[in-house]
Amino acid sequence: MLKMGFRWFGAQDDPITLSQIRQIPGTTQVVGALYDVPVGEVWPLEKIQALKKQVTDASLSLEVIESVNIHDDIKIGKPSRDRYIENYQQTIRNLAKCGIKVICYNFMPIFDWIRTDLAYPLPDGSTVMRFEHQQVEKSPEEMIATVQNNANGFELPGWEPERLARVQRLFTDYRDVDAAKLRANLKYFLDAIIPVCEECDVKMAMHPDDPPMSLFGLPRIYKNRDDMQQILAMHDSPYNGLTICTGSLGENPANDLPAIIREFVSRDRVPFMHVRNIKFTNEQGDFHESAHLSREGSLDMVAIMQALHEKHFDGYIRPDHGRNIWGETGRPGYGLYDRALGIAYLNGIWETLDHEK
Ligand SMILES: [Mn+2]
Repeated sequence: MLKMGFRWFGAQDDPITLSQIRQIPGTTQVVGALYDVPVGEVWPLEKIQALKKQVTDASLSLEVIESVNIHDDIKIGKPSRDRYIENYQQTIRNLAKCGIKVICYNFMPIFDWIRTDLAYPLPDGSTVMRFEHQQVEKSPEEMIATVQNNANGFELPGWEPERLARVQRLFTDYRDVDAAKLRANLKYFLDAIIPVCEECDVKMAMHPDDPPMSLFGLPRIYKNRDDMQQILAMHDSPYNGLTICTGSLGENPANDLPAIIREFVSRDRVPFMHVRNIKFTNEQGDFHESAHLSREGSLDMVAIMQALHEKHFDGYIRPDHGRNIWGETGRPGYGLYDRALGIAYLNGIWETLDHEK
C-alpha cells in the first residue's frame, strides 16, 4: 500500500479543507508545515501539536513535513549558522515528539523553485505553471515581479515577500558560494543534524533543485544521479535521504527517472516521492506542467510507478503540482481537483501493478 499524501497549507492559508482531502480515495496522509514560524527559528512544540490534532481529528495522519526551510546563513556558511543549526536540531526533536517520520527540505540558494509563468493557459482552458529559459535571462527582480503578479494573490512557498525584498543582498552574500562550497556547507549541516535524526527516528529527505540547473549564476547541487550519490556519501546514514521529485528531475530530459528510482529506492534512501508530469514544448527544454496522465506530458508515469513497485517502495508519496481546472481559483499548482485526479491515476496504476504480480 502506498502511503499517499496531499500537501496542505493549513487552515489559515489553504482554501482546501481537510474533509475534502479525506474524501480523495486512497489518501491517508497530510503533508504539512507551520507557515508562521520565521525561517531559522525553532518550531514550537505546541504549534506542531495543534497542527497534528487538526489533522488527526479529520481522520488523517501527519507524518511528513514539507518543508522545514533552511536559513540562508547555513547555506552560505556564515558563523551564525551554528545557532540556526541548533534551532533545526530542536525543531527535529519537537517534530519527533509529534510522530513526524520524514522532513522534506531543499538546499537551493535564494529561490525555492522557479517558474516564469504561474497561470499559463492550455488549449483545454486549464492553467498551469510554465518555465521558459528566455525569461530567466532577465534580471532576478524582473522575473520575480512577473511571477508575483501572476500568483492569484497567494503567497507561494519559498517566495515569502520579506525574503524576496532582500534578494539583492542575498545575491551579494552568495557571491563566493560555488557548488563546492555549497556542498561543503550541506555536509556541515548534515553532520550536525543526522545524529539527532538517528536518535529521534526522523528521516531527512532532500528535494531536488527545481529546475535542475544553475540559474542567475547560483550553484545547484541536486540535479541528477551523480549529485544524489554525492549527497548520500556526505553522511552515510539511512536517515540522510532524498525526495525524488519526478517533475523536478524530469525537467532535464537526460535524467533517466526509472533508473534513478530503482537505484536509490533499492538502497532504501528514498523516504518520500513527489510524482508529477511535465511537458516539453521545444528543443530548448522549455516546459509547462501538465495533468499527471502520461500522454498529457512528456514523462512515462507507468514506467515511474513500475520502478517504485518493482523495488517495493513503501515510503510516503504525493502527487505534485497539478493544473488549475474547473474554475478553481486556488494557489498555482496546488488546487484540489487536478491533484485529486492525480492521486486517482497513480493509485490506479499501482493497483494494476499489484494485480499483475
Ligand atoms: Mn516536488
